[in-house]
Amino acid sequence: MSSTTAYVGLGSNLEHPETQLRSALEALASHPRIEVMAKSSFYRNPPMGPQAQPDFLNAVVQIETDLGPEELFDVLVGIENAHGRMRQVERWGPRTLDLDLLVYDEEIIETERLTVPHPGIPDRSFVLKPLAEIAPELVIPGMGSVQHLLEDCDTYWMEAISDGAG
Ligand code: A4P
Ligand code: MG
Repeated sequence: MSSTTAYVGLGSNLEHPETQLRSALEALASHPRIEVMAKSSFYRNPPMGPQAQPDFLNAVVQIETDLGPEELFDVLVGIENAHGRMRQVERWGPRTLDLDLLVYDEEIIETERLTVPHPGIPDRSFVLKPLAEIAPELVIPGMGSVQHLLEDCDTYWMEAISDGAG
């Protein structure tokens, strides 16, 4: 298959976040058209946005897939829904599982439902830190290198809690 490298961000702060992330990783790995190439550690960190919610656990995976970006996004939404994700009114509220399509090859995508690279990457150490762990050399289209972006980002509170690879 002609495959593309993509990066997916995982986040959870409800219903045993570690279990949610592990189960999401299994769902990705067991998809017939997705191969998980690298997994970051899991990072515990305080919520961005409303503070009256539990800490998050975040991670990033590198995958290879022959799915197009829209098809891949459908798979991610399907996995979120299978993990009891309820969409709420409150922006940036708590969630059992959030899967963001961070990067899809070198593509720049602007559609109604999909913006890739994910526009939040430069401001989010909970994305950049795990990304730097598995893809330090990655250059994000239109944004620059992960290393460089990380230098401009606060990461003092990032705590890796497990190797994620288990
Ligand atoms: N969307 C567009 N592009 C993308 C993309 N590349 N990947 C659209 C994923 N989704 C994309 O997403 C909202 C809309 O974004 C969707 O309609 C989708 O088509 P959502 O998952 O339904 O809602 P959301 O996640 O609540 O909204 P939003 O604004 O995407 O939030 P984020 O950016 O996902 O942030 N704090 C910590 N520490 N760790 C976190 O992981 N996450 C959030 C949510 C807030 N605070 C956090 C964390
Ligand atoms: Mg989201």
